[in-house]
Amino acid sequence: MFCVCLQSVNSVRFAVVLLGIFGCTLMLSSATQVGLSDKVLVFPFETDFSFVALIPQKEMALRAFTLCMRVATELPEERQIILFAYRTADYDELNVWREKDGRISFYLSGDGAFFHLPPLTTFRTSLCLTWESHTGLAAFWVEGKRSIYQVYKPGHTIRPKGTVLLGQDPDKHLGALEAVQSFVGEVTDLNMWDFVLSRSMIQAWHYGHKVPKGNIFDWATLEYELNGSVMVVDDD
Ligand SMILES: *[C@@H]1O[C@H](CO)[C@@H](O)[C@H](O)[C@H]1NC(C)=O
Ligand SMILES: [Ca+2]
Repeated sequence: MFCVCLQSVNSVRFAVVLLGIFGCTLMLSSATQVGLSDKVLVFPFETDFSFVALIPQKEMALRAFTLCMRVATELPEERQIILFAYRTADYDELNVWREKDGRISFYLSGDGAFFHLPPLTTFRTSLCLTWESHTGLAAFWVEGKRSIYQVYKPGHTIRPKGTVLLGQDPDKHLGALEAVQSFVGEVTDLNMWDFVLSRSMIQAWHYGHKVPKGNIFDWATLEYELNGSVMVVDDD
């Protein structure tokens, strides 16, 4: 058997596996796309198959991070919603949720940290999360305003070589997706840094001013793969 991998131009790459001699099967056609400047991801309805996989610019062995996104949803208040899922084979490394009781939470493999924040609505909320291993200081930032600090998992390191998904919570690596936890709504301007941004930087990002490009995810140059019914739409 011979395998040939072809890469096409135009920022969309197709991996095509051709098998010779004993037959011919088209095995994979997952396309990586690049860049979402002035675009919004629309997750139009509840599914257990729609998601966007984000490809990080560097390995996610993290002892600090800032994760920011603008998010809108009309899902009912009492419903769990996965907002960001980074999973390695055995652990939910960094999952951000809206809980059934309306709190916003995040989990670094194990029990979570829970915050009372203004509710997510049909209008965009600018939401950031910062965490730093040395002190364990963790906070959410809504519209540039910081929650209280909680001390969460000091000394912990997030493990590398996992997969980041928007839209679904995988209970195993890239599988066991549940519609009742899926995200329905819009996400845009997701950025992630491997350090804690200062208050002034987070506020600058909130107001759409120039900030240092996310060195893990930068919305403008983001590499991503769509699955299912997710739409990429002009941000009008
Ligand atoms: C990707 O979406 C398709 C439907 O478009 C679905 O059949 C498939 O199961 C999804 N993949 C995963 C890994 O859920
Ligand atoms: Ca789950």
